Amino acid sequence: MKVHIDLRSDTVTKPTPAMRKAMAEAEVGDDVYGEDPTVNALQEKIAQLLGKEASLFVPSGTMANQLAIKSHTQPGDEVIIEASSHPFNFEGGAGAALSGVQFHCLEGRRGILDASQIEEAIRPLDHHFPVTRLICLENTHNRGGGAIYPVEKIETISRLARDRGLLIHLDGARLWNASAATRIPLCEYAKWVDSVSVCLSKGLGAPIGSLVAGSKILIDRVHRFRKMFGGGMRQAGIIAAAGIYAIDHHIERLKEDHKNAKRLALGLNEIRGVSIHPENVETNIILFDISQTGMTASLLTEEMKKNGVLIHPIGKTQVRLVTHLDVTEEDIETALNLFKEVLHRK
Ligand code: TLP
Repeated sequence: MKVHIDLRSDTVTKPTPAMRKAMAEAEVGDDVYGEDPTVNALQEKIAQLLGKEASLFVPSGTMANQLAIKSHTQPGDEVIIEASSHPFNFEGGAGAALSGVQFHCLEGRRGILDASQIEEAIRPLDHHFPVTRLICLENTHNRGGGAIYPVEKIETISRLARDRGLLIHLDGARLWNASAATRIPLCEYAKWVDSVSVCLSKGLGAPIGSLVAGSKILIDRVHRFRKMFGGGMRQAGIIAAAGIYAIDHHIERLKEDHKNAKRLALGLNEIRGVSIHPENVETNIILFDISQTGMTASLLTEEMKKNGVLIHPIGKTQVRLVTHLDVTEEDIETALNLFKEVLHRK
């Protein structure tokens, strides 16, 4: 039987037949006129889930983050952010290009920052310095290996931000996974921040779409900039329907992805030369290192691909794997057997 297991990202999922049916049957209208009932329903649903006054549907997680940054800042402002975060590393330099902000990067532990680090990084009021305006957090943290931001840490950072007149944006592309793993409701994470972005196109398995949530005043600004960035969509109910379906049917099952990720990590831990911390696998992302096998991550990627397993090299000897809707328990066992075979063939 031909193997096809795609562990590169949870963005690779394809809409299920039931999701496609929901999309085909969606009522639509012109969303630039605010007349798409399905988009409006999705925006209300997300605002409610996150405990915010409003939310806006946008094409991607990148646009969601960048709209939030644009809406919170002025050119020349400084944004405190973790060094391996998504907005700093993987959004094409958009913070500088679109908002004219400067990032002040801090090294986190698996992507997680302490309030004390942030406090030290806040610039004093002096004409020499940029104005510190915004703090960006990421939950779960992608390059932190799907690490969950402890809600108490977010609370402490939030209290500091309020004291010092700073705003907080939370990149919650995978906030669903954090909430599914901890059973802490999404709104309990969101209540400590001024804006939060969530993605429908990752663990939830929708094909397209993200949302930014916050106060009505903020979302009105986000709306204006969405137009400016070219993100106004027309009969977007077709894709919003996939999002509504995903929220109604795919949140509960995220626990399966987490279980599969753990199983994969434990299995990899048994392979000689693989360096991994299975205890760090809290959600659906697995990071490991193969320097002790003498193989490079790109060679492993090539060899696994020949066997029908797609993986994501993120360094010379580091690999990222992500479990999702289209990866079964059986796929995990198949992938583990192939990893064993390929890593020990030399
Ligand atoms: N992440 C993608 C790649 O860009 C790396 C992935 O495969 O994980 N925030 C976070 C935390 C993300 O992980 C991503 C996508 C985004 C934002 C951006 O979302 P999109 O791809 O919809 O622009």
